[in-house]
Amino acid sequence: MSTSKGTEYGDLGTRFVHAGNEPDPRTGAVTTPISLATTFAQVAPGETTGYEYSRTGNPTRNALQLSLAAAEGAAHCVAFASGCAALVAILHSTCRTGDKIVCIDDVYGGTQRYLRTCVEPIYGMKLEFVDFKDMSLVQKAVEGAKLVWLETPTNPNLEVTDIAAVAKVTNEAGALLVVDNTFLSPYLQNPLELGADIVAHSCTKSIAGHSDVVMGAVCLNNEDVHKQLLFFQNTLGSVPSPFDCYMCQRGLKTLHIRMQRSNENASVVAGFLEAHAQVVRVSWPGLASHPQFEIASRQQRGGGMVITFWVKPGDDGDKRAACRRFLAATKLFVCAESLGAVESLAESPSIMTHGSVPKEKRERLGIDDAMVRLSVGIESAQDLIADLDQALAQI
Ligand code: P1T
Repeated sequence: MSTSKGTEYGDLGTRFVHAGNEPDPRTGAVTTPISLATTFAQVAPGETTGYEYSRTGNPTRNALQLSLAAAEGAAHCVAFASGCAALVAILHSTCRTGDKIVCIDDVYGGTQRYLRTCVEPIYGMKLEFVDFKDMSLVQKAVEGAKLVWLETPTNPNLEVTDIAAVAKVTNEAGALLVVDNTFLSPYLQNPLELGADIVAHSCTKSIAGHSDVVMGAVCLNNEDVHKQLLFFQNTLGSVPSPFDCYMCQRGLKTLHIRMQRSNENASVVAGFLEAHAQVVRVSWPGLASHPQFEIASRQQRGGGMVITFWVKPGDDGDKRAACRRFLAATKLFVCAESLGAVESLAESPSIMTHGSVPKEKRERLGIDDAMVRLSVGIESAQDLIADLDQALAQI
């Protein structure tokens, strides 16, 4: 249960394979055993081996937490049953009634739903959604804030925010900066190195990477918040199962290889879409045409696997119908929510992932019915392009 930033293992790929994966001292097993026991024998009442009850601590979960902490170069990681559960635990661990939370306005639909429908009306915290493209608005908003929640690139517009610049004003205001790093994974971006206090992940996406695990994680160096997170992990009970922890640790071991391929594929796909007559606009942080390309080039090690684009409606001008025709026509790109896995996915944010965002807010953010979000997998880039080409022809 020691803590480790993982740097002793070397580069990221080496850390992903080795950190938290010591051979089992009892049997020599080279992969972490799945420890299913819910309770652990005590040497004498109150005298434990380090484990007492599996919600409180589990050997497979602890091994994964060490791996994920090392992946983000953090001292600590606390794993949760989902990315949403990680969000809840972060807010419980850092904020109280009356505290002010500042959140980027273009944010995952589930995050804004929890903040808008629970955090403000039920828990009585003050909430301010801000356009982080305007740093003067951010600077003003963080005054008196307790927590700042940033997603970069954002879901679904893929807007990029300068993490170091936000960390500076957040720090000066005495608030904590959380960066949701789900869209890039620890392979392409490490927010703690850029001054963030807390990194949140939906491990459901690229970290586990195979569309078969729902999980969340929080990586950080702050000792006090770490203690609070462990308290709420145990008290709220939103823990991932040992099997899922094993699967997630297994996924992490190939994260660098998968992300290299997805990122390369995304670069080819984004270029293809940008040149296509049936496409109005493409947002991908690796494209020179992206409005924050310069910031992305500085703080990211690739554009990522998600591409957002807007289809040109057919002669009837019906955006939703055009988007539906496109999504019905793809054969390799599966019409489904989520992202970051080996297989490519396509979705309509306005109907699917961001359907819970109020309509007027969606419109303000450009999440209209012509928007399509792709998650580019590790298949052959040529096959992916051929699939998109034939589907675009059917709009
Ligand atoms: O699904 P869950 O593991 O609870 O993670 C929530 C979450 C948190 N943060 C970001 C940036 C996310 O994208 C998500 C989940 N997003 C999707 C399911 C999606 O398709 O966008």
